[in-house]
Order: sequence, then structure tokens, then C-alpha cells
Amino acid sequence: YKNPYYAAGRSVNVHLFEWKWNDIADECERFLGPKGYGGIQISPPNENVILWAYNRPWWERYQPMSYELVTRSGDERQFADMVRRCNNVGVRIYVDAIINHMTGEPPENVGTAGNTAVFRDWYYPAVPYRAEHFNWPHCVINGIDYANDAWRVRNCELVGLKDLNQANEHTRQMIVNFMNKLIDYGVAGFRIDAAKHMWPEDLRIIYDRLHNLDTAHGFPANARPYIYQEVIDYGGEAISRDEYTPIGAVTEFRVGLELSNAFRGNNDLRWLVTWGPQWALLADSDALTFIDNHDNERGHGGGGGILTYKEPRPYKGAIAFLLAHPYGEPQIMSSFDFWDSEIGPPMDSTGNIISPAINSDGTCGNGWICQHRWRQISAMVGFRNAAGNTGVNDWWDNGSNQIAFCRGGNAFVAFNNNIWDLNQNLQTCLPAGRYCDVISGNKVGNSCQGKTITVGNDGRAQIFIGANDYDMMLGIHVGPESRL
Ligand code: ARE
Ligand code: CA
Repeated sequence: YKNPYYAAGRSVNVHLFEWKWNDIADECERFLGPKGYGGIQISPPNENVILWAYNRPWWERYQPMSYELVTRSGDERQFADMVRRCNNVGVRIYVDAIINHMTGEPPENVGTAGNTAVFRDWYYPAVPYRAEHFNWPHCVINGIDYANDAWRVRNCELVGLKDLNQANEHTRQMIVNFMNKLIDYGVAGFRIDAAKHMWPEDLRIIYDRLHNLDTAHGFPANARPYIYQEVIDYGGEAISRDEYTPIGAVTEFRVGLELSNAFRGNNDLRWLVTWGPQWALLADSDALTFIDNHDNERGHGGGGGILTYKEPRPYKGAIAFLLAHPYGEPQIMSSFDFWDSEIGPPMDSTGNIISPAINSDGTCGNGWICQHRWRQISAMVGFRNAAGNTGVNDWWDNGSNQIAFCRGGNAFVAFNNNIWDLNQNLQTCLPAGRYCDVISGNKVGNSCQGKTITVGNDGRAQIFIGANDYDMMLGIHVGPESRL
């Protein structure tokens, strides 16, 4: 369950938060496929309760009404079409699976597929679930429980959401049927929402009943779905991330915390020479890594102080390091603009999501941030693909906040987070020749819009990153986007 089964030569998962299925299919064909992206995490595809009372907040999608594939992102036909079109261009789809709970008792009671629930009877007829499929007795998780009561964290309600009992056979079967339907449509795996709130032994039974990935969609025979479990573990709680690594990969929240801290200038970049498990991070193959996610970019889900698109210079630096370094399976966030932590995606007066516009310079409009289209970020996807499965070598630092390293003989990156220039003759490990820095501009024809780097026969090159340069990093590699 720890292999994302990216198509050959691809890497990096992008969370297209609240995107519509038709728009995702278009984005696979016109951008993500050509740029080398490996996969997409989509918003929950199953029916959720509609919350006009809160003006359709983004979080209504974390309140399932049924497993019918109808949401503001699209219907079942559009879902199937998206998965097919993305797989056709080598981009995988990972589903955010909400299997810990159903809706709470919201002020409204109609779902995006038109279904309703009878809350007083714990009755969700469209699944169907009844009272016996939920945990009993009913209780609500208190803040203090995280520190000392694993049973309550798993068997009580998370923020009042009706807590399913995954030890119940019928409940399990409904969840398995839902997930298998998605696998049969061609998805490559799942983010398991609120995994901390379910017992690992129950999850293992569910995962073991999942189908293999569909060979008709280009997956190898006997491939198991990629499973990354959302377990927030900054240490000091009754439940640890290590309880979940035997059954799948786990979201490594400490990565965003540490890299945000470092790229904000609160910890010298030179310490990143030991980046990986030595920083008390999960083992490489267990870790889904990211800077920000849809919760902590807006102050939900605990743990503030995470870099987001609102602080672009250090944010791009942190993401560039995340993608340049071989540690972990990286994911990036692609957001819509927000000024309030509850507001949903851009929508019209009837609640329909407004599609992102694509501007002539390749950026997005209509309120969509599209970090995945920022040149500095998509260029680092190309960098990671060119680096392949090489390790880190030829580390250099100035004893402070200037660092550089190679990925085998395929790629070289440097960062300057000091307030003085970086101007050094450094080993790049690349074949002699001329290269475009993929951060400061694109290669156009036979020249670079940004910096040009000349690598000598000894592999060395003069590297300059001014303290006032637009970005704090520089990257070159053997791929066609960089090599002249
Ligand atoms: C909303 C309202 C609530 C209301 C509820 C029910 O905000 O006031 O009571 O609805 O009507 C998201 C939003 C929630 C929202 C929910 C349902 O963030 O605000 O509730 O959708 O609409 C814990 C969990 C972790 C979880 C975070 C948010 O462990 O799994 O809380 N993250 C996932 C998703 C969220 C989603 C849900 C789960 C629910 O990523 O987007 O919620 O499906 C410490 C602990 C963490 C804990 C954290 C916060 O750090 O270590 O484990 O995270 O505190 O409590
Ligand atoms: Ca639970």
C-alpha cells in the first residue's frame, strides 16, 4: 500500500482542492501531464450535506450523506471521465476517503445527490446505515483526549460527526464497496481522512479487501492501491503515527513544520544536511510529505505557523527543497484564495463552483491560486523527475543559510536564505555544458529567460543567487527543460 504507482518518469502529487472533475480532466491534458506531475488528490467524490447556513463552506464535503458519487465537483459520469482522461496522459487520481464518520447534526438535511438522513435514528437510507452501524455509547472527543485517551479518540465523535463503527461487518462492507467502485473506475489510491480516529486493525481488514488497481487503466498486475493515512502526530499524544505505518503510508506533518521554520529563517538551512529520519521523521517509504495542507493553510486541524501561498518567497523555497530532496513522497497544495478560514471555493449565487480561468501567462484567475502552475513549483517537478532515484551528494553550505547539493549526476540545486549574496564556484555534478536555471525563467529555443549556468569539464560552475533576487533558489538538471 506504499507505492503510488506513478507512471514512469513522473512524481509529485498535487491536491486540487475543490476542483471540478471536468476542470481536472482538462488540467491533466493541458498542464499536469505535459509537466510531469505524477498524481492528483481530489476532494471527496461522495455525496455531502449542503450547508447554506454557512454559505457552502469548503468543509461541508467532510460531512458524508451517502456514497453516491455526486458533489459540487461533478457526478459519476464526470468522475469516470476524469479518471480515464487523466490516466491516459499518465496522471493518477487519489481519492480523499471520508470513512470515519457521516454528517453531524447540521442545521440542514439535504445532500448533494438529494438524499436526506433521519438524524434522531442515525439512519442514512442511501447507504444504508442505521444506529447499529455507529459506535456506542455516543460521546464527543474532547481536546484533552488526544493526550491520554486513544479509545475516546477512536470511538467518540470528531467535532460531532456521527462516528461509524469499522468493526461492524456491514459498515466495513459498505466502505469496501465504495472504495472498490472507485478502484474499478481507475483510481490509484486513497487519502484516509481522520485515520487516527479509526483502529488500525479495522483499517487493515478494509484495505485487505480492496481490489487490485485496474490493469485496463495502465497499472501493472497485482498492484495494490496507494494508501496514505491522515494521522496528525507532532508527538506527545496517546496515538502515534507508528501504529499506522505497518498498514500503509502516513502523512508526515512534521515536514511542513520543520521546513516552514527553516525557510522562515528560524533554523539555519545548513542543518538540512541530515534531512530525513534523523529529524525524527518517518522512514522514507512511509512518509507522504508536504508543506501545507487544506486544513493548516487556513488554521484548521491544529499546528499553525505553516507557510502558505500568502508568503510566497519562503513558501516557494520550502517547496523547492521538498521537491529537490529525495526524502518522502511529496505532495503540493493547490488552493483557492481565501480571507476567511471557512469560505468555500469561488461559486456563483446558486452555489455552483466557478471554474479557474487560465490567464495568458499560464497563471489562474477567478479566485484560484493554482500553486501547481507557478513556474518555480512546476519546474521543480521536472527537476525531481530528472533526478530520478538518485541520492544527495556533494552537499555544500556556508555554515549558515546558503546550501547546495547534487542529485547523483542528474541535477543540482542551491538556496540562499541569507541577507547577503551567494556567489560561489560549486560542484554541480553535471556534464560540462550550458544550462538554464529553471527557477528564474524558462528555456526558450536555445537561450534562457533567466540565469544561464556554464558547467566546466570538472563539473564546477559559478553560482550566483543575490540576496534580493526574486527567488532564493536556483536549479539545473539534465532534462530538456534545463540543458541547452
Ligand atoms: C465542522 C465545524 C464544526 C462542527 C462540525 C460538525 O467546523 O464546528 O462541529 O462541522 O457539524 C473539516 C473541518 C472541520 C469541520 C469538518 C466537518 O476542519 O472544521 O467541522 O470538516 O465539516 C483533528 C483530526 C483530523 C482532522 C482535523 C480537522 O485528528 O483528522 O481535526 N482533519 C480531517 C480533515 C478535515 C476535516 C476532517 C478531518 C473531518 O483534514 O478537513 O474537518 O472529516 C491536534 C490533534 C489532531 C487534531 C487537531 C485539531 O493537532 O493532534 O489530531 O486534528 O488537534 O483538533
Ligand atoms: Ca472513529
